[in-house]
Amino acid sequence: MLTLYHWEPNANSGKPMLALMEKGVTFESHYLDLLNFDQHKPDYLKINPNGTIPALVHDELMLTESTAIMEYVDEAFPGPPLKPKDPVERWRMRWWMRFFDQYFAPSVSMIGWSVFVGPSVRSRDPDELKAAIERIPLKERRIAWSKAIYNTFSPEELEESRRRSAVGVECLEKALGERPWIAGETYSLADINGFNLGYALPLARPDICNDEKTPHIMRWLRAIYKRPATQATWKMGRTQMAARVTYLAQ
Ligand SMILES: N[C@@H](CCC(=O)N[C@@H](CS)C(=O)NCC(=O)O)C(=O)O
Repeated sequence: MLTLYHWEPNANSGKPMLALMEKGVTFESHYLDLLNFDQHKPDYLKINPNGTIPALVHDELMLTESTAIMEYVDEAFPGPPLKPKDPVERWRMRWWMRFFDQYFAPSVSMIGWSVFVGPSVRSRDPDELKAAIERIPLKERRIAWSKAIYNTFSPEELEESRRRSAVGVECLEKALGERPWIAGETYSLADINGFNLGYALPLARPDICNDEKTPHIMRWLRAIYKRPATQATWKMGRTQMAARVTYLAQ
């Protein structure tokens, strides 16, 4: 039995979705609507008491942490390998995944929560929103939701996130100018990790990520978008977010 609990195919949920599709592994998809707070409802808290997504249930095992789940999927199932054989390329893959998870993703995510998640729910009944925040199990997620809903990210933290996103874009453009994929000659988990963040950059930050300024990033995003696994994964999206990525077909 293999069930993936996930939201839209982006940021964290998109990582295991794409890894499973690339491997050709059959899994049951259980969609949770993050904007409807499905991840904090009792049924899901029985699966993952932290109330975060994604989570993968494989028989008796419940796995969290999207990057670690991708590594598990690559090792536990047959299908095309998603980790390079060469030790240098494997190191590069891990270097980039750490950079994405620790530096790039939190800053891109803060901007996303400020411009998309907060405005998507803010107009709902204030008492319902207050109760929804109180039900969130993890303090750090309560803080993130509260800042998004009440629009209280400080100008300094948003500015720092914008600065970090720009640094991330610059590093990625340089790396992809030197080799076809992030790790080297082969498509790897680092590309999957980066795509789930990177597809939104030309939309959210067209000033720093576009065909003229970052041709290597644009070439890489289009190449990943064309892959059958990416096409199949993005068909699983239910909101208009999934349609946003079609700009990469051009
Ligand atoms: N580091 C974790 C982060 C998991 C996480 O926080 N996911 C977000 C969605 S992108 C979430 O579950 N948010 C739900 C919430 O805050 O209520 C991972 O990579 O899986």
